Amino acid sequence: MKERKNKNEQNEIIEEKDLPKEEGLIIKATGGFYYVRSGEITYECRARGVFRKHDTSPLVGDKVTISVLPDEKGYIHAIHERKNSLVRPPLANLDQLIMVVSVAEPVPNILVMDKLIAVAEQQGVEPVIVFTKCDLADPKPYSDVYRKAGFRVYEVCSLEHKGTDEVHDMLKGRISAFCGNSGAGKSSLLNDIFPKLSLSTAEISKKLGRGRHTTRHTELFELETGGWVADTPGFSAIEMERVGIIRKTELQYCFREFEPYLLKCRFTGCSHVSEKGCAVLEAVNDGTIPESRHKSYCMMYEEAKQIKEWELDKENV
Ligand SMILES: Nc1nc2c(ncn2[C@@H]2O[C@H](COP(=O)(O)OP(=O)(O)OP(=O)(O)O)[C@@H](O)[C@H]2O)c(=O)[nH]1
Ligand SMILES: [Mg+2]
Ligand SMILES: [Zn+2]
Repeated sequence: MKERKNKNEQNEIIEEKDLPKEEGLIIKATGGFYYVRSGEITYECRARGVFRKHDTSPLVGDKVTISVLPDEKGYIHAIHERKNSLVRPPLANLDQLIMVVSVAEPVPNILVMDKLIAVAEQQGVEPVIVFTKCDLADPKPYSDVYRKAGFRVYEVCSLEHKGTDEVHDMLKGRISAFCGNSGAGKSSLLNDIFPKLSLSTAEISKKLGRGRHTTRHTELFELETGGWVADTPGFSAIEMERVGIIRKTELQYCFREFEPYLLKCRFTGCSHVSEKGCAVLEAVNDGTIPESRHKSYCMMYEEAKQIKEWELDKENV
């Protein structure tokens, strides 16, 4: 094993176990470095090889113990137990995942939205939906569906500072992450709520000219009102094909509006796709469950049928 020489402030070589330790929060990960906030200091840290051996790597949002080296550097010594974690966006310990969805350009991709929501539900992260660019199109056809399904829904126009105060309030005291398509307006919304952040944003046409994303890495920002919020790089629909795998038997529990009906189907083990006497389908037919949500469920169910057990084991979900 490669010998690691640790030096203290006086440049004396000291043993790893004797290095001072701190606890902190990973707020950013880029170029192999993890930035760990502990009190007022942000330490630039590397992860120890031991994580790779165990097939885990630290995530933004992880609470960690670090060994402190001089010059506000250090390395991550231990990752504390996670409350939850997401593959995309790669984050741990979230209270809520905010889907930022533009109602104009780019237009909403319902299946992708419903996948993200389902994965958040599975991980116990509260999904919240924010429709942006409401100056360009009416959000109502979309917001009605998600309100009816039981989600908190916001409608904003960041450029005109409309509806954004409500989003601000909803972030208070919580750990949240913004996610959604590239160009949906995540950074614009954050800038409107917290002008001090002055994150870069770009027009979609310019994005195409020089690559997809304006935001390049996931970063947690501390809020003056308490709590943290992450901006994340947007994704394209193709990247969203796999946001995490949900077993077909578990999928029904990731659609919260199905819950009142799950025990009322005629057959046990009902897949809620096309069976006779299915209480979920009845609720879809009488308009209680939004049709588009059920359609997403069916598509995800079909996909889940194709998943091999070894893939599920590999992804550890
Ligand atoms: N008309 C209108 N345009 C908006 C609104 N919000 C954002 N935009 C525009 O949408 C474009 C993309 O916004 P960004 O904030 O960079 O989008 P993003 O989601 O952060 O994109 P990535 O960082 O690539 O993931 C910019 O040109 C913004 O000015 C809005 O409420 N109305
Ligand atoms: Mg951005
Ligand atoms: Zn059923």
